Formats: sequence, C-alpha cells, structure tokens
Amino acid sequence: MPHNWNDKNGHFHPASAMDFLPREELRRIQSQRLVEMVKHAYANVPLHRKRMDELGVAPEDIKSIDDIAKLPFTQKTDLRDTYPYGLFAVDMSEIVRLHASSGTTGKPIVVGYTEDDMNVWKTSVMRCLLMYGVRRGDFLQNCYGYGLFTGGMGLHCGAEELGCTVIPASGGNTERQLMLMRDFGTTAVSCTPSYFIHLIEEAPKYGIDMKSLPLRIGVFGAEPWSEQMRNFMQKNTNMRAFDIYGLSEIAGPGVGGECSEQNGLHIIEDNFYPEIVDPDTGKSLPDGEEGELVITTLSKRAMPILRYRTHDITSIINMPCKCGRTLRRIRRIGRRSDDMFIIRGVNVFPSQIEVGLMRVEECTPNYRIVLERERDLDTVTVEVEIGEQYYGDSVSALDTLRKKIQASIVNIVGIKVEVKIVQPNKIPRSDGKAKRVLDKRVI
Ligand code: DLL
Repeated sequence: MPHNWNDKNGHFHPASAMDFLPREELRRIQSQRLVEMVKHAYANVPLHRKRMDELGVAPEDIKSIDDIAKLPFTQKTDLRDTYPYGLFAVDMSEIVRLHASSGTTGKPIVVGYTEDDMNVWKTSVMRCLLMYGVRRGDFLQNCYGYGLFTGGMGLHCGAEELGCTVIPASGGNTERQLMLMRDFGTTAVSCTPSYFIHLIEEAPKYGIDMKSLPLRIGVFGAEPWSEQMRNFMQKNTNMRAFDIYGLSEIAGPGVGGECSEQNGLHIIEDNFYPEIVDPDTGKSLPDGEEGELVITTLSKRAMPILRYRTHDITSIINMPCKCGRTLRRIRRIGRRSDDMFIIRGVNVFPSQIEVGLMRVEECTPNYRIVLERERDLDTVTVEVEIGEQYYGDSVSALDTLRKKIQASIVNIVGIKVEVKIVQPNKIPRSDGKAKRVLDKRVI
C-alpha cells in the first residue's frame, strides 16, 4: 500500500486516488478529457479554431491523447493579444474568479475560472499538499501574495479544501510573519524560497529560533530554487522543504509537486498534460530528454489552453516513483528558454522594462538589467544611457531624471528597481541579439 494515502487518522483521502491510477486507466481519462476539451475550445475560442484550421486539424482528428502533438501551440503573446477575455470559452456570467500575471509588455495577462475550474484547481493544490504530508490539524501559514497573483488564493483554496487551518498571512512584513509562526504554532509554511531564506536570516534579530518552531513542512515555488537552497532551509529548521510548480495560464500553483521522495515533481496529469519539445523547433521530444515544457489543460472550461509553451526547461521522468504514484514527474526547473526572470516571485520581462524606459523621452534604447543577490535578497539594477544632450545637466537634475525613470518602470513592472544612468557607450553593444540581462545571482 503506498504510504502517502492516509491522513493522520488513517483515513484514505479520495482526492489522492487519481495519483495512483494504473497508467492505462489514466491515459483513458486523459484521452476522454482531451477529446472533449478540444471540441469545446474549437467551438468557442476563435483563436484556437483559426490555429487548428490553419494546421488542417479538425476536432474529430483528435481521438486520443496520442493525437496531442497534432494540435497547435499557444503562447503567452496569444494571451496578450487577446487581452483581456479573448481566450475565454464560456459566457462571462459563468466566470467566478479572475487572476492576472505579468505579460511581456505593459499589460498583464488575464485568466478566468468557472466554478468547476475552481474545483479542479483547489483539488490539484490539495493533492500537492497531501504529497508533502500536510494534513487536517496542520496550521498552514500562507505567505504568498494575495491578490491578482495566483499564489496566495491558489494555496489558500487548496489548503481550505484539505481542511487544515489556513493562516492567510500574505507576503511581506517579516517581523509579523515570524511572530505569527511562533505564536500561532505554524506547522506548514508556503512562500517563495527566497523569501523563506530571508525569514531564516532575519529570525535571530527578533529573538526567534527557527529550530524551536513546530514547523515541519515548507511549500516553495513560483521561482527556481536549488538543492543547495533546500539543504540550507532544512538545516536551519526542523522542516522538510518541498517544491510546488505552476503557472497562471494553466491554473496557478498546483500543476505539480514533489512527494516524500523529493525526486522530481509529479504532474497532476489528469488535469494538466505535460509534453517536452525542442525550444527552437517545437519538435516533440521523448520522455527523459531535456527541453521546453508544454502543457495542455484537460479539464478547464473557462479558458482551455492547447499546448502552452511554458518556456520552462526540464525533462519528464517516466520511471515508477517509490511513493507509488503513477503520475509522471518533471525534473526541478532551474532555467527558462526565454529572457523572463523572477524577482521576489514577480515575473519580469526585459521588454516590460523597456516600455517603462521608452516612456521617458531622455532615455535611449541602450540599457542593461543587472540581477544580483545581496545577502539573501535579489536586486535589480537597470543601467541606461540617456541622450548625449542631457549628460551635462546638474547632478540634481540627473537625480530627478533617475527617479522619473524609476517611477516609470515601477508603474509597469510593479516592483521597485534601482536605476543607474551610465556614460554614453558604457552598455556593451552586441552584433547579434542584445543581451539585456546580466544575471550575477548564484542560486
Ligand atoms: O508563479 C504560480 C505559482 C504560485 C507557483 C505559487 C508556485 C507557487 P506565474 O506568476 O504565472 O505563476 O509564474 C509562472 O514561474 O513558468 C516558472 O518559470 C516559474 N515557476 C513557478 N513555479 C516554479 C518552481 C506562479 N517550482 C512561472 N520552480 C513558471 C521553478 C517556477 N520555477
């Protein structure tokens, strides 16, 4: 009997049953769901219909999950270009929730959920929490940001569904977070890994010994993190640190998570079908090979997504897992195939920064984004060259300009970045693609 099925009272949790289905049974469910979903997307979303028509694929051509590679890809730019509701497949009166995430330029991308979609999302998050060993009776302090970001509400709903005690702490305010952890008896915590490392570093200042807290499970995702970070967290607390993966376009957190083996993330495959493709050619790659993760939603009604190009680089592990789950796993995600980077859980594209810069007329398009990790916090510095004629301005005029540029970027990206006005020709020029991001962080 697989050892993670039972809750602490020895009761079987029915939601986890899907994690342990025989593969043939799982594939049957995936096939059935894909066929339905493609019909629904084709009938109700002009973009999917147009793309399928262009490829000469009709809904009837999709007979099983084996036909998935016949379908067209969906990209983040498709969500941007159809902003806000162009990919929705149901009447707006059926939408019970909206969330948003960074787009490639100034506008966010919008995602919507029907009541059924909320159930799919909640149970997917719950199944991840069950994998980590969170149970009724646990106190989960959720420090992901509440709001349009899917992290806060996503973890919240999944944890409520599970029936543990949720502490909706949201992000920020380190001192209060630590106080809650101590006084409320937090046994499980969810936040970005970098924020938790910050909490560990700050705890002594507030007289808190992380090792004396009852914390036993950490749920970390929304940005890449390494085994070294896991070891650091586990060494400085009494908890085990688990990875959770997800993205807004597909649902939010809960697309996959680690089991007690901590060896790859099980994808909730009955809802989110994973494939790996060559990031340059889009050609499907077999399990085991590294490439770009592509995900198809199998049960979403509000916004069915065909073959979404996540830009996350990983590979699929199809070997049986010791935990007994039959869901395939992906290796932990360490990098992306595009230039998006994640700062304090916020997705940032250089193109967004560029839009901010270009709204300030003194700026030239010569800029560079430098990422550093100072102590345990990530910092972003935007170095920019301004028009020659402005360099002679007084120091205070340049400082005013610097602040103006900073405000313009914050307005679009939503997080504060440092701005440095640099000498003409200081930014290295490239004869090919401009290299906009200099990442000096060691993760
Ligand atoms: O970050 C959803 C989420 C919230 C996941 C809370 C986990 C926990 P987005 O803001 O749309 O959604 O960003 C999605 O974040 O394509 C990855 O590049 C990155 N990412 C998410 N989880 C992980 C992870 C949320 N565990 C983008 N490891 C994704 C590495 C991750 N990168």
